[in-house]
Amino acid sequence: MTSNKSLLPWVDEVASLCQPSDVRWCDGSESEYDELAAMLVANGTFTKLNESKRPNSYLARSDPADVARVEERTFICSERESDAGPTNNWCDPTEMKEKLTRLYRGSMRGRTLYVIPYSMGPIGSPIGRIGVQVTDSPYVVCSMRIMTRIGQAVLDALGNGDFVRCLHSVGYPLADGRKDVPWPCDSENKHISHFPETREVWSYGSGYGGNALMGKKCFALRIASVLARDEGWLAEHMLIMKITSPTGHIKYITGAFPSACGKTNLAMMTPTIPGWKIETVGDDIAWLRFGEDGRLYAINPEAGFFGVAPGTSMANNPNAMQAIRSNTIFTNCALTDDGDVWWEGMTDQPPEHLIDWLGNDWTPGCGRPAAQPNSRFTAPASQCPVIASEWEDPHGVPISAILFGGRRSGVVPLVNEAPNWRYGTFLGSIISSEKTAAAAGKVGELRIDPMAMLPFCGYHMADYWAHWLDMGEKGGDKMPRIYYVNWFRKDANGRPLWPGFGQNCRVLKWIFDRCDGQADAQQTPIGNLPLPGTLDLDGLAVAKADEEELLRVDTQGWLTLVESIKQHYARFGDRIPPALEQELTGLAQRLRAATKPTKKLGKTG
Ligand code: OXD
Ligand code: MN
Repeated sequence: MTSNKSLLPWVDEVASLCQPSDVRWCDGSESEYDELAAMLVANGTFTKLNESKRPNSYLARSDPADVARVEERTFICSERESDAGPTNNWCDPTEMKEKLTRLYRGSMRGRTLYVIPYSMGPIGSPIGRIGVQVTDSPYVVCSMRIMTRIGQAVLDALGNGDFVRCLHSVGYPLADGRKDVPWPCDSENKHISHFPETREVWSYGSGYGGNALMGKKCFALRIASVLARDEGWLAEHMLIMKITSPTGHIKYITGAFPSACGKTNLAMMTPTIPGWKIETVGDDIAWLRFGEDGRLYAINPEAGFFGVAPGTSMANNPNAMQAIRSNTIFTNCALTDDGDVWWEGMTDQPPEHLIDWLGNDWTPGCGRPAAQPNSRFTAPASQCPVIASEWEDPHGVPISAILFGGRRSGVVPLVNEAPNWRYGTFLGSIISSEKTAAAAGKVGELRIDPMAMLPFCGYHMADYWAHWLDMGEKGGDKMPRIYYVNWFRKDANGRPLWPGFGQNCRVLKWIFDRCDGQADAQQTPIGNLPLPGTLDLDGLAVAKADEEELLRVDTQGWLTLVESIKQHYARFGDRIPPALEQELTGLAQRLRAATKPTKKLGKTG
């Protein structure tokens, strides 16, 4: 099984604290998955979907109090409070462990403790890492088998090496005759706690997504960002895509966008310009390291997609729809009368009758959403028809460009190129987005979400920016170019100016060509924008005035933004890297001088 000297004692220690009735080491096999899925069906957690419509797939309905990540219950328990920084909830690690130890005591009574050895990244990849999650949730085991690589092969690769310890309990012991429920949780006492110095995660009370599938946000972002800082690499909330031009040239780019801003759609898009091809390497997380040639190489540490279901359709993401045709776990979607799933936006016309995510009858026009807005699909990445052949290359793929983006109805133009890494890091530090349903909280509010890492950076955000700047110093002119994009700009009447989805390839083509010195740009106070007429809009019905508006530098809007960035930076006090302060001052000066005409740049400028 395992010769690892610290793994067995740790599992024993957890078992004596949580007091499960049984301990089971997961081998990751199909038969194990089938057995657990059958158990979940018997328990009412899973509904098996119609085999002829959605083979080997299940629908789970969560407790209505457990439907999203809970940022206010997420903690970075670094030894020093100042290392967590102002954007994280901090708690003293000893205090947190004492508190959670009380909650964990006996929390698995009447349940099985599952041990899930898992690899983030292809097993044995020099960029990958190993974690072990112990959990009392078979739903989590099934999901982790899709989202990561689990089982004996991971233990073999681990040998006696280090691993990230992830302790998870839903906090619903079956003691003293208490009956089980389909979605056990302890919603009043949720805690998602990270201990960066000891590389541990302790999660209690929730069975949902990023709170419970600990390979994802907890390890691959919060703990990994700390490892990356210490070891000189980057762990980022980024998709990875492969772009092939009509002449067969290939580039890989990554993109950081806040949760539910369309990363999955972008990563799998069907380009509308003839001859261009887009393939997916990853849709949510990228680990980037310098290769021997000095360039940054990225792997997707995950093995599956945990995508937001509402809005996904054959019209806007056929590749995702194909990827979820079988072997998929759906959570909080609606159930059709013929045993399939449905969600808002899947078809133009909703079915005449559904069972909604709460298990109630639903008919169109009843005023309630049929699927929970953060309902999800969990599907193997290998099922995506446009998965890139190199998506499991242990050495990763070389990155030419990094996108930053968010959902902004105004101010931020369609695309803006940073002339250098330092300004690109600055742009990353100020990206903002209108809030979505991926996290609990008010939808629509604007929040600054630096590098789309606000909920995921495991240490002080200003130190994280310093680390980015440092990486730029090390990588020099081999670093990827950085772009700030916005697919969501609207006109004064609230009409979207850009169609998005497959049409975004027009922006990607400009970026691709810029990386090769083959597309014109104009220098503006905020960065390099496409020179009017250089975006390939052939065959696309975008009015000239709309194109101008999409690329307009809203000087007043940016000056207002500068003021809010000053406030945003003020939160970080003197830990803000001086280089970013200088970039902010430079931006403000250029904006104030913005009445001067713009300067045309050549193809390589
Ligand atoms: C996600 C998220 O689930 O960012 O990917 O919330
Ligand atoms: Mn995400």
